[in-house]
Amino acid sequence: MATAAAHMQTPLSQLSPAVAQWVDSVRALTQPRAIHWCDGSDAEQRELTGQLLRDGELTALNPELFPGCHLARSNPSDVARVEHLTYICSRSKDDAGPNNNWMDPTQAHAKMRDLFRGCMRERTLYVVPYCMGPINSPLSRCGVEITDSPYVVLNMIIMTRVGRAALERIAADGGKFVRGLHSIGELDPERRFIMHFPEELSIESFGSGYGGNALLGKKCHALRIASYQARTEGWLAEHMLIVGLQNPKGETHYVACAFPSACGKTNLAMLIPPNSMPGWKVFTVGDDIAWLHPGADGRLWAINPESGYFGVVPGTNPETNKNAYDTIRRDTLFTNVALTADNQPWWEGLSTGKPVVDWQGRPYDPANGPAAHPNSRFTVSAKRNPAYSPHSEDAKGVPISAIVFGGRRREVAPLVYEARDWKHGVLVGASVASETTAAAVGQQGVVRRDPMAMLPFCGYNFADYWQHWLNVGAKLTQAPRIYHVNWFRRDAQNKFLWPGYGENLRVLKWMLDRCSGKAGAAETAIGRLPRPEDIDTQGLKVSADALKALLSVDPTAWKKEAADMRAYFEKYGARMPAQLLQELKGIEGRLA
Ligand code: OXD
Ligand code: MN
Repeated sequence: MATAAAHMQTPLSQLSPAVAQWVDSVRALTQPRAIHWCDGSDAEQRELTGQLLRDGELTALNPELFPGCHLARSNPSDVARVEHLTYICSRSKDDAGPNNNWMDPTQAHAKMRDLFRGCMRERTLYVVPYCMGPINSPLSRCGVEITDSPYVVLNMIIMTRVGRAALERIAADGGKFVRGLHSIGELDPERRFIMHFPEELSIESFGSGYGGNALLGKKCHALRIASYQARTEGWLAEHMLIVGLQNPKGETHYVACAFPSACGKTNLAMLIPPNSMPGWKVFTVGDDIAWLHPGADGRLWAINPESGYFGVVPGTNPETNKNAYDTIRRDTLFTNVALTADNQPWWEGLSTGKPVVDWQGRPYDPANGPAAHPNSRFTVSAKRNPAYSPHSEDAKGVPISAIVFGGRRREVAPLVYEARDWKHGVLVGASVASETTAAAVGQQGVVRRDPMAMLPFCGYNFADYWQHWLNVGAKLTQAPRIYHVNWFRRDAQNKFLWPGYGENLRVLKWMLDRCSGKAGAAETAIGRLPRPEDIDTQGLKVSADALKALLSVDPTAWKKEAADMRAYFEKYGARMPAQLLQELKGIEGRLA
């Protein structure tokens, strides 16, 4: 019966005329030798994996210790996002803003057409229909990625909800979907562009197979295009994890945190409470992206548009992130890690095992640098996470009690502070600064402004985006409180002052206690800071001096910081929201 019913189902290619027409036009341009419509099934995953194994593009890992796990090695010139080759192609340059590279859409389409012409001649064209967010949620949005990379398809099947249901949703929506066209081309860095056309809800990506450049549901759709779409529809698409914190009384509050790439979002989303905080439980809703919608009740509700994690591997171990460590022991796709003699994946930060083959497949030689690439990644289903929240699938999302911004800064920013209100909180988010990491090509460890951790991901002018944040806040009668954290402060000897990881729960607890009026704070020029006695320090191994340093505001450093913020905002000229400049003036006044 089931088989007969399956035979009677409409073929995927006939479900949405809008998708079928687009696929036809791409077929004419790229000239593939075959077309494959993806249904996201286990059988399809097995088949694609088998094919990549036969072609030598995947290596099976030790089947006893890492069942169902594989390793992919990318081209050594294609290991991270390429921000300098990523463009927002809005009709007006000012709409893209000083925060984006811009190209005229007509010129960009012409350039990309030349690259895509005939590029799939010896290849199969895969049509990947996907839904970002729970399939039955009104907050979710759909897209279709066309790609010539089976590795990309495998990743998309893990990271998004791929298949028939997405196409049915697109058809029911009258054919509205985000169009993402991708080809790995020749993986030539000279012929590599990641173009976004927010006004057309479309993406064109050529010449890279790396996650953020190639899995178009993730950064390209769920952040750059969705941030634009969210502005027109009255919501926010953010580079945030979503975590549920259950206190010993059994009450759960959800917190959304925006930190730049490779600054610990996955670790915080999967945090394990320290032994000295019995009764606390932590549940992961998402580790990278949150779509935030004002609800009819005046609260802010969040869904995670993704269904998997594309996480940074190095540093993952049972002490730093036991949940991630356990998650990636089966059915995981590793990219650019090293191998041990018995074919286990290996990376820097593991205290066991020894690398014998490096991420490029060469015999390991420390003279060549790290064994695993610093931006090596795991792709794995979110459902494998022992802390996976069952509310991740809730169609209405989860209500957010607090929003946290943060950066990686060895100095200036204290461990935590609270914004006075939403408007001040938007300024706090807009002035986030952080040291650059290996997640993007370029120099590492340089402090740059990374507002709301969205510098590489906002699909339009930041000034308009901050105004949109202010507008969304004005609609909320029960707005989340807004915080800033910095887990990365160092002392004069360059040692971290704060232990981080599980201990970060103490800081989150202070925030939740603030939300319920239970915790104290001291007013400072930059916002409200806990006094040392406001933080639960039972069982914490941090000296009183270190805690004092972590919870202090240096007026000289902050005057410099405020001047730097002002100089940064000046780049946005007349579009800069007056309310934010007013907030900044308030801080300058209090520091004077
Ligand atoms: C990511 C990133 O891959 O932010 O999540 O680069
Ligand atoms: Mn990210």
